[in-house]
Amino acid sequence: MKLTFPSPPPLQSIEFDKPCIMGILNLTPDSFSDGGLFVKKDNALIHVTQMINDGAQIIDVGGESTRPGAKEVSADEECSRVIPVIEAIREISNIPISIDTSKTEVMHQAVSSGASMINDVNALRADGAVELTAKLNVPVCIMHMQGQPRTMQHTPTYVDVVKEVKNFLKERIDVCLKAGINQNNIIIDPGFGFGKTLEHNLSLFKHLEDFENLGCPLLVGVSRKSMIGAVLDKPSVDERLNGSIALATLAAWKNANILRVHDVKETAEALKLCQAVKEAK
Ligand code: 7PJ
Repeated sequence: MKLTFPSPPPLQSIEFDKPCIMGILNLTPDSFSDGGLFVKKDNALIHVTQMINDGAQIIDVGGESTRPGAKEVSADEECSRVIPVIEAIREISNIPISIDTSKTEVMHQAVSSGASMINDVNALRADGAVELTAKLNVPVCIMHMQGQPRTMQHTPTYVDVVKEVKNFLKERIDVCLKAGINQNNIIIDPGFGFGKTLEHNLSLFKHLEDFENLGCPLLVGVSRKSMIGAVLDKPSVDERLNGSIALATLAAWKNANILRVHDVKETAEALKLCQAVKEAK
């Protein structure tokens, strides 16, 4: 499996012979895990440069907080946060940029400004999002979420979480294919922490290999998330580095293709070791 990014020229591609790192750039003033530290453009560029040097192969730019209970922002507000930064990254690097948004308008503007991939926690369920993605012909990550960010952690309910998440992703893959999205452009994600209890998250993680037969690259985002805080009793996100690395390593061992992380350098070292063991005789 391989991902091809049409923009910017020259064509960029990522082979999935080993897992790759997507570095997170949060541009929300209320983002929980870096406290809005990277709101200013210059800081954002310094952080991106560091992540690239540390081994990130994709930069995921987001201007809308999806933390439980976060309030919604308008498309204009979201664009004003992400577009100038996407343009600025493009001036210094041709690294694939992913736009983390659920809004069709933001997807459109971001890709027009140099983003090369769409990352949608809402799995392209907004009006026009599937059609737009087909037209733009860029890779897209579709993620499972039960409910909506504001209320999703109130009462997550499943009979069989693995089966239900898998069925949802299967249905969304079908919708994407019917709308003309290229099969090679679809990435799937079980959506850790999105409408899931600790038990649900752990069960999904344990059965990560079950998602392989959907035939799409698998993205895993667990970096600094509350499941780590719950198991390790670390209420503060800046105490979750060790836990994040442990889960990233396990995900890589279980054949995840893309790891969405805050701590690129530490993750890259863990992945190198994981890969060395995998390749041993
Ligand atoms: C995810 C994401 C995730 C994908 C966020 C956070 C919350 N996109 N965007 N998967 N999480 N594809 O980083 O804690 O798990 S925002």
